[in-house]
Amino acid sequence: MDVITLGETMVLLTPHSTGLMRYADSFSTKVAGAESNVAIGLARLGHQTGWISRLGNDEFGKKIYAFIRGEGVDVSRVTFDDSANTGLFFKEKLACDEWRVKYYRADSAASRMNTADVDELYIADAKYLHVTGITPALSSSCYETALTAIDYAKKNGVKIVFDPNLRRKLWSDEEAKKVLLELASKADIVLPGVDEAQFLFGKLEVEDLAQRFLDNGASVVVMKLGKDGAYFSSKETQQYVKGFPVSQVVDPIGAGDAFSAGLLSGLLDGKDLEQSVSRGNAVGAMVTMADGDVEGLPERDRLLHFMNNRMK
Ligand code: CKP
Ligand code: MG
Repeated sequence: MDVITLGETMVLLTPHSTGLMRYADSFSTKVAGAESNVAIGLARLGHQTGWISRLGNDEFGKKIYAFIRGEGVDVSRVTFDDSANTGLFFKEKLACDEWRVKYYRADSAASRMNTADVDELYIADAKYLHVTGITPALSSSCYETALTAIDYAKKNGVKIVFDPNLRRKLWSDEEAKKVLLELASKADIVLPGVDEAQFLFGKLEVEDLAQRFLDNGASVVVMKLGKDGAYFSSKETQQYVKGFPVSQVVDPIGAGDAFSAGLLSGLLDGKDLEQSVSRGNAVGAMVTMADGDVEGLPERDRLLHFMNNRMK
């Protein structure tokens, strides 16, 4: 396995119409979750990925399982729970550049993940473990599960990639800050958005924010700067890497996960940090041009074509 990840995936309902959802009378149903988005993005680029989770033993759980399996992600560590539902969320497009997300995920099957759901040998076999700050926000057993996965990775020399993915609807600011800093301190690579970094360390400049993550224990930090690209920093090297122009942002949600998939794909291919960050920028840009979290994730030939064309 190249990358193992763990977390909650939900069915995503999006009204076909723009505006307040109370007026919507038809919806699309898609599959979305930060961690499975990363696993799918990497699989589409030819890497071996595995996703650990729990689903409700219901129609939506079965839909998610079949979808992610169909994308070529290993789902052998996914279990079905008879006593809890699969989570749902809605993505309302209020105006052409304004989206709102509403979760129906409290006490979902995934929120009942526990340390028995992670298998040390499965993680030990991977090159990277990907964890986001959503998982520990779901419940205390999910927090313990994320920590256990990280411990197994550390013990077995598997690199840990952490995306803070701050979700203020899921927990208090105080708790989020404490736990996100704790998990970031255990990671090799941290992938915050600039807003998330400012939430954790205050309104500092990009370079100073990156330095705070290094001081907090990370070896590499890559800060996502939206359309401006990203900035990476390690003890040895620091650099801004330009983003790719996008013709029209159709849906920005899922871009951060796409970025993670692109970056990890570059690293797995033996590219240096600058090239890997650039690949992350490209995959992130491509995803914003399609509706849904994973629908715009490119296959390798499309990605290379996009990068070559837009770099000219
Ligand atoms: O940070 P991103 O916009 O890339 O993440 C989006 C995902 O897992 C979305 O799919 C949703 O299901 C979630 O983040 C979440 O739990 O908020
Ligand atoms: Mg994100």
